[in-house]
Amino acid sequence: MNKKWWKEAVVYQVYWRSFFDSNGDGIGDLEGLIQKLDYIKKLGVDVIWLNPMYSSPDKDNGYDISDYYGVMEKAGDMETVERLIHKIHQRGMKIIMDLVVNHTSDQHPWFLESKSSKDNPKRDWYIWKDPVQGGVPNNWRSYFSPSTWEYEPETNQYYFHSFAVEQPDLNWENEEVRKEVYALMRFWLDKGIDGFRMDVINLLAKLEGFPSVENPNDISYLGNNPGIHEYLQEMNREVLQHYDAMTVGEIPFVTPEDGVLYVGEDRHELHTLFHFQVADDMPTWDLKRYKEIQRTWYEGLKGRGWNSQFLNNHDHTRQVTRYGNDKEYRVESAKLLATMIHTLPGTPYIFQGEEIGMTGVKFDNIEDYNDIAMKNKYAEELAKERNPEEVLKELQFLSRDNSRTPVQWNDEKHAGFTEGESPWIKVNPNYKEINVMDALEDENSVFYYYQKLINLRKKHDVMVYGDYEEVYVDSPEVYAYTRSHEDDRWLILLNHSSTPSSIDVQSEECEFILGNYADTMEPCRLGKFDLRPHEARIYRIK
Ligand code: ISL
Ligand code: CA
Repeated sequence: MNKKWWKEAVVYQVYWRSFFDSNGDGIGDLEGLIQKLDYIKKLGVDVIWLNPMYSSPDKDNGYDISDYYGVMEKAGDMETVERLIHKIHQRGMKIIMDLVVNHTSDQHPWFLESKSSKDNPKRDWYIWKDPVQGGVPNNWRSYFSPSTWEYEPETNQYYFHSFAVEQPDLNWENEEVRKEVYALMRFWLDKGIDGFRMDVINLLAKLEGFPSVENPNDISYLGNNPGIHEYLQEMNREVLQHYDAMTVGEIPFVTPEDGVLYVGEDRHELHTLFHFQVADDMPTWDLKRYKEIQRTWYEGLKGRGWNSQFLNNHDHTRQVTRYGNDKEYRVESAKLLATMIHTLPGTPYIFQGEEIGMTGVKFDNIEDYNDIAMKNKYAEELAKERNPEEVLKELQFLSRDNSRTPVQWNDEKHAGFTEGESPWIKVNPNYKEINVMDALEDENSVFYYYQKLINLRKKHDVMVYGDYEEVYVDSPEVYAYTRSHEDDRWLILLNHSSTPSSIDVQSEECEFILGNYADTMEPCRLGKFDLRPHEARIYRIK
C-alpha cells in the first residue's frame, strides 16, 4: 500500500451557509469561512471539503446547480472563492469541492433548452420518456418524491429526476454531456483546488431500459448500474490523472465487494469513498452491526483500496446524538466516537461543529425546518391523512437539518453566527453551553481532544497505515482493536455503553497514549479492569 497525502489527511467539512455569516444577512458565506480559517487550522486538519457554492436556486441547498462556472450570490463571488483557495493554501491546507454532476437545477440553461422542444440539440442532455398507458414510464421512487418522473405538457413527455423535481438527471450516455463535465472539472482544478467530493457519483449510469421493479421503495436500482465504471475510468483518463487531485466518491447502496471496484488502486477510478452502510443500516447505535460493517469493509478493501471514516455530515444527524449519549455523557461520548473514527483504517472526516460536540436539534414545528427531503416527506405523509404532530415527530430524529443549524461560536445572540436579525435556520438552543469560545478556554474540551487525535496521526504511521485486527470480539459493549505497523502495535478500547464495562488487557508491555477521561493513566493498566461509561483509551502494547 503506497503512501499518499490523501491517505494521511484529516478532512474538515464546511457547510458554509451554517458556518459563519460575515455580512449580517443571516446566511453563512465564504468571506465568513475565510475569517475562520485560523480556527480550522488550529484544529490541525489538512483538507477542507466545501459543500456546493455554485450558482443555484437553492432548492436543495446548492445541490441543484444552475451554473457550474458561477458562484451563488449568498455565498460570495468568484474573487472570494479565489481568495479562499489562496488563503487555504497559504495555511498549508488543501481544499476539495463538491462535484454534483448526476443532475443539475431545472433552472440550468441546459435544461431550459432541453425541455423547450423535442428537437432541441440539448434534448438528449437529459432523460425524457413518453407516457406509458397515459402515465409515468415506470414505478421508480426518487429520493425526495414518490416518482422519478415529472410530466412536461409542452412536449408531452416525462423527465427523469433521482432527487427533487427541481433536480433533473443529466444523461451520461450523451458524450457531449460528459465532455462538458470534464471541462468544468478542469476549470476548477486549474483554479487550484485539490480534488473533489463526488455527489452520488455511482448514480450516473441508469438501469438499461428503465424497467419497473418489484419493490420501488428499495431505491438501490438508482445506483451501481452497468456502465458506471467506464464513465469513471474515462473521467480519470480525461481529467483526474492529469492532476494531483484527491477524489472521494459518495456511493450509496454499495457493499464492500462493489466498493473495491470504485476505489481499487488498480482501477483508476476514485481514491476513496463514503459508503452508507452505517447511516442506512443503523438508525441508532448497534455495536455488533458496526463491528461487522468495519470488518467486511476492511477485508473487502485490504491492500487494494482506501476507505473513509465518518459518522455524520450535512445529510446525517449529529453523531453524538445519534450514536452517542448527548445527555449525561455528551463530552465523553463525543470524544469516544472521535477516537473511533480517527483510529479506524481510512481517512477520517470531521463535520463542522462535531469538534465541539454539537448535538442534533428538535424544532417544534415544520416551519422551523428547511430541508427539502424532510419537507417533501412531511407533505407526502400528510397526503395520506396522517396526524401532522406524529409525522413531524417521526421525521425529526433523522432530519438533515439536525446537522445544518449554525455553528455555535459563543454564548452571544445567535451564538455569534450572525450579527443579523435572524439566521436562515434557528440556532440550537444549547449554544450557551456548547460553543467554540468555551471550548477554546477549556483544556479538557472536545476541541483539544480532537487536536490530540489529529496530532497522533501526524506523528505515527501506525494510525494511518497500520493493519487492523479486532480483539475481545464478543464484548457486547466494548469495541476493541489493534493497529499494527512495523514494530508499533496500538490497542484501542472503546466502551460504548453508559455503564462500566470490564476488559482484560493481556500484554507484556504497555504504554498509555491517550484517553478521553481527564485523569491520565500512568503507568497504563494491565489485566482485568473496568472501562468507565463512554471511556476510550489508546495504548501502545507489545
Ligand atoms: O439525505 C440522505 C438520506 O436522507 C442521503 O441518502 C442523501 O440524500 C444521499 O446520500 C445523497 O446525498 C447527496 O445528494 C443529494 C443532496 O441532497 C445531498 O445533500 C448530497 O449529500 C442530491 O444532490
Ligand atoms: Ca452572509
